[in-house]
Amino acid sequence: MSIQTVSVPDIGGGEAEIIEISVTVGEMIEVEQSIIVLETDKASMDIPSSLAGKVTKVSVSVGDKLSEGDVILELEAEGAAAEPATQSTPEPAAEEMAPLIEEPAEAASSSGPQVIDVQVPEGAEGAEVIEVMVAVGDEIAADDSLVVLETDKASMEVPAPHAGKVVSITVKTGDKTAEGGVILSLEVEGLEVKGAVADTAVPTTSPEPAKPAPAPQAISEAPTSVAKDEAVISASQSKDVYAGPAIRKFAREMAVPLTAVTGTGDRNRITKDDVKNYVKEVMSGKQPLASAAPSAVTGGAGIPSIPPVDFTQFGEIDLEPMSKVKKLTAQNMSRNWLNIPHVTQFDDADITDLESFRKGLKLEAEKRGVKLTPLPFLLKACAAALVAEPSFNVSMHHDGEHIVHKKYVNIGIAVDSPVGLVVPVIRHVDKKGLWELAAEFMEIVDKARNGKLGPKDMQGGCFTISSLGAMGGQGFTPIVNAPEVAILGVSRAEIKPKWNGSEFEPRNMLPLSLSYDHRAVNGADAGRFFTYLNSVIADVRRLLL
Ligand code: CAO
Repeated sequence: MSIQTVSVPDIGGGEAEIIEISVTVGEMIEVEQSIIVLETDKASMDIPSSLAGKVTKVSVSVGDKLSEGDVILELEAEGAAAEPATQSTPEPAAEEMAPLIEEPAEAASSSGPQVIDVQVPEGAEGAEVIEVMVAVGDEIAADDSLVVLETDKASMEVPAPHAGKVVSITVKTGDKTAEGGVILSLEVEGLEVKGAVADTAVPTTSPEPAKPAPAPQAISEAPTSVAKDEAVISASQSKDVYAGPAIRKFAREMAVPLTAVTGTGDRNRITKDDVKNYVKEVMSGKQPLASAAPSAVTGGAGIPSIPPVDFTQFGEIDLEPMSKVKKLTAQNMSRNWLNIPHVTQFDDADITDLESFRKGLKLEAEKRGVKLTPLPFLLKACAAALVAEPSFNVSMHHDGEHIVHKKYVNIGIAVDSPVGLVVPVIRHVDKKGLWELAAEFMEIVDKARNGKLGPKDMQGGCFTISSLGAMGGQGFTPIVNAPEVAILGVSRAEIKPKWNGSEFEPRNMLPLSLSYDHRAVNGADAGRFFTYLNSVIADVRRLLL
């Protein structure tokens, strides 16, 4: 056994950053086993070991910048003759892809706008186009990524050789490239021509024909060779996310854990816009910041996205932009549904006495200028239940290790407004009388329906009531409004026959459904809460006790 070193092979010049160390001290490794992943802004490279043996020292850390010849690790080489430490055999280079460029002969010496063809880089033949990152009409800067190509070993972004405007795109996702095939045409300003280098363009295997190749002339820098398959791996192989090197770098700069980002690109590939959207959602509070490992609170379900459908193939359609509220509701509902393990319990509350009491108050309500629906009674009953069963007046702490107990009783009410579903909150419901609650309820419903609610009106809720009673239905499963842990769904009351011990009696029964977060509330607590709630609804005199 002898101690030998494994160093960075020829990586095509320049430096690359370590984004992953794949081995640890003491580990037995094989020849060709990946030991680190290096990344430039254009390619990820899996650096394989040239020796087999037991790792005795790892000389590098994540974030280090390495160039050819830098020592990565030392190992006790298996079966090696005792000799001084040697540098490992360099692996094939992984070089940045530079596209070939063609230009019409007549434009060769012009300094005005010219249209140039950007070709598939040398050596990238047979790669698949997995993402086209620009569109016709886009103004792009030099080095902007144009397309992502992928072989079974490599994922590579092809950068723009020059700033300009995209005038046509020859390839599309799924195409197989041929060396020299045209990727797109770019209108550029003031180029200087340095002499012919590129071969005649070879069309891709796209069903769409490639542009006929004009007399080719290379412009600006001579192209370098393409990344070698052996040394460059798909970014998706280094982590369980599908994203190219530039996106990974961008995500690291933004401190975004890619595992938390939903990819909307081809085959769920993560695009730059996906990362930006994630940042926007975190900044606006719509999405909790995920750590690299899913936290106890956020779950971290990797749900595949629903593929887009072209509905026009089935008939005529209208496309209506969603209101801001509707978009927010959609995000909140998905987030709550995915993160919260829901349980829903159902029961009918007997509101026969409550309804005759309410009807008896109608005249007085009119005098006071308020409309007395069952809802203010339900607010009062829910507040009493939250006080009696404080296990419901809680939230999960964001660390996933604490429960927050609230010493106030604020209740939200789901209101169907012209712009979508909003949930204004009535504060300190336990401390307010029925008339005060009825007046405040009318006021916030009015504000909600007229778009007058401010952010503060919708914050600080402990519990929500969602009533579809005026509309109908026998029951539904409401979605918990996080960070609250429970919500009461109210359906349409109906006269039902109830057995009173000696005969069936017509009773006015109100169907209720109670959904709760089973991480914070257990079934026994829910049973007690629901029973207590029903008892005060059935006999509102109990609210005085
Ligand atoms: N059963 C039978 N009748 C009911 C009832 C019930 N559960 N709830 C209300 N009613 C009656 C009211 O008493 C009223 O009749 P009267 O005028 O004869 O008294 C009538 O229905 C209309 O009530 P309303 O709609 O004016 O008031 P409300 O207090 O019932 O509801 C509000 C107000 C804002 C909660 C409701 O309009 C609303 O927007 N609900 C939508 C909630 C929603 O979309 N939730 C999301 C569902 S999925 O989570």
